[in-house]
Amino acid sequence: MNVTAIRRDFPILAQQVNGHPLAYLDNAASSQHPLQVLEAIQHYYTHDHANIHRGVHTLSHRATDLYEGARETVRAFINAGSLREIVFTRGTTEAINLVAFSFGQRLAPGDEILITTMEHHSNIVPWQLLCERSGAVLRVAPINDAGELLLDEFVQLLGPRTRLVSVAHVSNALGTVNPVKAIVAAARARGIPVLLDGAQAIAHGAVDVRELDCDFYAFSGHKMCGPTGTGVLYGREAILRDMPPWQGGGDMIRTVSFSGTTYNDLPYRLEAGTPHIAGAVGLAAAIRYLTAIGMANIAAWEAELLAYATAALAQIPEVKLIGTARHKAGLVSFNVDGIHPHDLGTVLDQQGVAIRAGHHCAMPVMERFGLAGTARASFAFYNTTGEIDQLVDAVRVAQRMFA
Ligand code: C6P
Repeated sequence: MNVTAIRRDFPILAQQVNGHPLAYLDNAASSQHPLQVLEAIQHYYTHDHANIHRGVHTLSHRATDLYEGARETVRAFINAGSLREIVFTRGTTEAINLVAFSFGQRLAPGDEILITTMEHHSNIVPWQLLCERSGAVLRVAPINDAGELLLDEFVQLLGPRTRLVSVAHVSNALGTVNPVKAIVAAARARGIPVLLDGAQAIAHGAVDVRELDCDFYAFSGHKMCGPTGTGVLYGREAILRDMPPWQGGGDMIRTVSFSGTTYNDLPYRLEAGTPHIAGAVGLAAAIRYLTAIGMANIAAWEAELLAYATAALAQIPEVKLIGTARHKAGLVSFNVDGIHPHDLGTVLDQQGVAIRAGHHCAMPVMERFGLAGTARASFAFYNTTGEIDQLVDAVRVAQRMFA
């Protein structure tokens, strides 16, 4: 993989920040956009924009074709069996809320939803709200000190009242890659559907929803070089078919009358209102870009970056890694003795290094480790070992400042 050539597609990376070359290591929060994505969006707005599914005129047809073409690009990317299984959303958060509001309508008091300690707030709070609405109960499977799911305990929590399992494919706070195939197999053996939160997985290796055999898969465009405000809920057709609408408005209806309204087919029934058309166009361009590089090549390079960063940070005795799972994605969450993560993040920024510091919207994980927060460096395929050297040098600068 030619990272130097790839970086030419990302002008934003070639800038100085606070007098230093930018080392953008905050990709788990949001990744950057190649020119190909920016150009696709600009071309859409310059030539093709109109509202979709409604118009009789040429621009509306073009916009509809681009939007529905993007749906096909997403379908192929995750190997879903049908376009009816691809619901566009504003992001992972909205995709999970969609399931909570729609699928969740069938939950009764005493039913259970099973998640894990390492979930992002987006995969906790929608279930807490659903429990408040329905009287269902949220169960939480524990993790070990390395940040790995305790699979046996997870399986023991699958009970006769479990109605849904919802688990991160990859933890944003720890980098843990969960054993999602074993999780799905255990749940499906008991007839329990599984939602995988793919926000931190989708851009970092091939995702095949049929191979995973999951029932739902949620992800965000902005973590895979696409625009913010875009995302996808994959849902197995047999489940989506029975799910009631969750938002009402245009596009999701077939007929509206004061004597009764009928609803559209999948996936439109779950997509109310004018969507982010340009966003879908940009997301499709991002998928084409990632696919051209190759998801296997991306996974291999990011594994090298992870190994390099882990070894480099291990040279500093005061650095403590949080999240040392055997199977990890390309991010390092860490603390430095005597330096608050926010102070560390600020000093790193002064050295041109962009990381995230804090609880990473995963406060229960922080509580599990007894921490207020961590510093987190997260990698994308366009990152270099040189940027990791810059990170490590900046950590040493911070240590001297706080000594
Ligand atoms: N995590 C991070 O810095 P949205 O905001 O809808 O695009 O994604 C929410 C979300 C859901 N699940 C996981 C595992 C995530 O990591 C995220 C977003 C970012 O870690 C921003 S908080």
